[in-house]
Amino acid sequence: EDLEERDMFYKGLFPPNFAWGAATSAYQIEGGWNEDGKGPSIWDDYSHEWKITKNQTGDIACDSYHRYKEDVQMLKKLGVSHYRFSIAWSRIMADGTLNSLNKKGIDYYNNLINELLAYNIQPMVTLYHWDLPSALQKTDGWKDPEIVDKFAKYAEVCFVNFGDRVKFWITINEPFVVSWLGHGIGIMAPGVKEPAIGVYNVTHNIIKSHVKVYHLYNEKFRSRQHGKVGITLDCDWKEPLTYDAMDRYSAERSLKFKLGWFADPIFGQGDYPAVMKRFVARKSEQQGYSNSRLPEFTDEEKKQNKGAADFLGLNHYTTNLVGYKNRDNENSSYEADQDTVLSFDPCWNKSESDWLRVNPWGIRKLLKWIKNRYRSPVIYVTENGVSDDGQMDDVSRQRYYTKYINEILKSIKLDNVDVRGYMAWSLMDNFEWGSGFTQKFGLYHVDFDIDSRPRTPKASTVTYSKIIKDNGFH
Ligand code: GBH
Repeated sequence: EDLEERDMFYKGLFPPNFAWGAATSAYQIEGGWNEDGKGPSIWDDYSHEWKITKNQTGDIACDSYHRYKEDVQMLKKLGVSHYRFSIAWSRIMADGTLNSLNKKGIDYYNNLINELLAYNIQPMVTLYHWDLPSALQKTDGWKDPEIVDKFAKYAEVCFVNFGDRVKFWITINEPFVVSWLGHGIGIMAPGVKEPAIGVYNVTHNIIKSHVKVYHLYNEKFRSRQHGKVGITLDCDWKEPLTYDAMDRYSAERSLKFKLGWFADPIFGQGDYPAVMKRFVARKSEQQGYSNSRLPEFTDEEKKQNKGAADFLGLNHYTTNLVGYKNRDNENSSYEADQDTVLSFDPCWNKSESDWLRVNPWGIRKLLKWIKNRYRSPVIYVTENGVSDDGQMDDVSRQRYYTKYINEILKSIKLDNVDVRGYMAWSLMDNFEWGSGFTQKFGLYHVDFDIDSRPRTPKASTVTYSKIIKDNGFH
């Protein structure tokens, strides 16, 4: 396809009942970190060890623990049909187990859900957006295979208490971040640095946890609650650096290592991508390991994995250029296993985040790739957005949303991709993990210097509301 068609604006409408929403996560907005019986999470611990820019923490954040009614009013003004938020595990089970069930924490989410429904906004609930109860980290958290049963017990508490009203469940947000950033290079909580082995074991346990919860829902809740259970994966588009075959294979391999690592077991054939098995096995052997560092699923597990989701949640922000690079001589790691090197096209506009450059057509290519590889799964874009330094007239965000949403419309209309909804990241400025409050993703501005955390609409709220109201672009 030529450049002109690719860059053209597409006029048209989204399917009726397309889900329009905005997204947040518990640690990034709630605050109330030790209130009403909430136990600490690994993000409380991590920020209290002053590992965040300017020593910031999420202790108060947007104070949504006390101000959720304001959040619902903001959603109402935007005109969204859905709100994606997450539950803080340690707010409803202080030590992560049934021994510490916390009624006040459960009340909080009941109140939020009821408030949303009163305004006809459907909750889309993430069970795990990175804030593991600290008590579970003491027994190795996601590295311990017993996490699978613990996560299922927690999920069951959520289904029992909220499932009469919540019809969209996302088990885990961006497991890649938990595995690679949390347990590989350790730049996110819990800050573990095991880039060669731990990282693969964590993913193994995460996939099993998701799969167990999917089957639990089927067996005990689906017939009464009639909801959908999915998982949210993050992936950038991977564009070959050049048309050289080695670069093209590398870009494809990079997608399989990043998205396929999780998506192949669940949405594909029940197992890790073949190329990943081959590469990790070969490197492991060279490095003198007696087994591949990539764990194996049993045949029974593969059967359980396959098809264990009602939809794929996709978080997408940016594109990388991918080139081939032999990395046999590096220390063994998930990154060196891939024999790739990533970069940006200098033409792509920058944002406030080093990892995020603007390239709207990347999302269309990625959606098409997903459609082809996984036989047209149901997809919800569960996050998409851009950072700036916080101006009210957020021109770059207005452009970003308009262009990326237009590319998604092309995916639906021209490529027949089954995208059912779009959640903007984020409803409001919030705690941006390692970067604290320095990078702003919000449709609403939040003043973190004032106790009442006042929220003010930015110009992008007008842009996004209009797209929602028109259900596309006239
Ligand atoms: C999403 O991740 C998260 O789900 C959401 O909570 C977050 O607020 C949002 O993005 C915006 O960042 O520390 O510089 O090495 C998107 C994928 C993976 C992108 C982690 C940033 C860390 C880059 N993110 N990555 S860095």
